[in-house]
Amino acid sequence: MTTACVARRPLLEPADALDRAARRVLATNWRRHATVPAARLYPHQWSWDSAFIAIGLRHLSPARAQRELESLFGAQWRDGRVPHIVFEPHVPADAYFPGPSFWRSTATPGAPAVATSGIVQPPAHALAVWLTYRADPATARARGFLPRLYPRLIAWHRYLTTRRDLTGSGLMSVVHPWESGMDNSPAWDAPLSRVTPVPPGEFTRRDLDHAAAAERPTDADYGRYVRLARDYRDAGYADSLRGHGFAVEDPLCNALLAAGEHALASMATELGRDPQPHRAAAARLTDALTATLYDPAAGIFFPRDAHTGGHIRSYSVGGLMPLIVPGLPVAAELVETALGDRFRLREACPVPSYDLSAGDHDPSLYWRGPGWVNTSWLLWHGLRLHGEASLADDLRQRLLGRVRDAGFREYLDPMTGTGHGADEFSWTAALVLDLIRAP
Ligand code: 2M8
Repeated sequence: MTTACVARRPLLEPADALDRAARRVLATNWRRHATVPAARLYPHQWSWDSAFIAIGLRHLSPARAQRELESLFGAQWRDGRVPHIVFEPHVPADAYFPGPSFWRSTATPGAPAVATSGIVQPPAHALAVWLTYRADPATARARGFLPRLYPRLIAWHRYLTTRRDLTGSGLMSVVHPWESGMDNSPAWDAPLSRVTPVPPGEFTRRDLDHAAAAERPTDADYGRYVRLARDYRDAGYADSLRGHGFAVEDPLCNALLAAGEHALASMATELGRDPQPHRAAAARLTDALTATLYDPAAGIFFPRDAHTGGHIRSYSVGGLMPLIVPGLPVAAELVETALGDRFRLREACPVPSYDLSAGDHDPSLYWRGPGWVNTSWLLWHGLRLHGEASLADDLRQRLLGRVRDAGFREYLDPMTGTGHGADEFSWTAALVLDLIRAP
């Protein structure tokens, strides 16, 4: 199938220059036991970044991919939460805001000795652990990888499905836009508008030292991010619907949880344990996700505001992400939506983070329009899972072409391919390595 925006190119061989360049990015961004997302803008370990990075690293060094995930789970809290940032002790305290002195994790009961944030990120980890294991079971067995990670993943999912089920719907809530991974998505505008921003004079942003303001969240958004994080910290990181100024049931996170339970079932079988509880959890999550967040008339999943109980009718790529769930009953409808005017799957690449047809779509502003390689990789994975091999391969080839042209950028204009945000961005490089090697 030809595409309107990028001509089909021959498949890249592993020895290709793009492959070598991707390896270089991951080598440069490796720090002792984990990979930073980008050397200057994000100089610590990030949670879901490490999951995507491991998915690529497993092809280069299975042991290093395993360490990437082990080091993240080494910073797991006693209540099971996996923090969204694990701070690099050697990086200057003011290199990133908010840093360790803001989160005060080491003064919080149940937090690990290493400094971390107190919020979480989308649970892509069970999927990443399983794919990493599968890349080299012998090395994984010799290192005791699964026996170490499996109980930690169970504790992680238990935290999300119990303490983060704030409405009793069976779905987890994110309690901060940073937890969604799609920080300034237009989907969060309405619930966030109820949060009073901390005045800009009370904190110093560091992101603008390394990225253009026009491509980053606004100061008002940051003021609200700081307010929510500060309130959570001051409440001892306790979870209750009343305690959270922002609480949203997000399709992306819940889809990753459901897909993760399928991965846990495979791990259980491998370890000689009973996979049934994981299959049952996956079925419960899939039912709750579909019953609560799917809108049949719109053909997409919408987030639900846990405070109002209403859908947030914003067409974000997160609403397509349940395609990664095996056996999803509305997979064909999601593919139709992806092919339609809002996402233009056959032309736009990477897949736009937000509705191309919306008046406030901005192709260069972070999670308000640009395409990202991680969500595109997830969609590719979902297309393959649901028998859409030709659409998947077409997307794969165009993604590789885009990165070859723009470099390993953080996000790209989905129609022109112009790169934006950080350069030498780790998950872009890692997922390119995976896409190149896709069977
Ligand atoms: C972005 O988020 C961080 C806060 O967590 C930031 O803007 O400083 C997001 O794109 C997030 O999804 C990503 O994990 C993180 C690091 O790449 O950067």
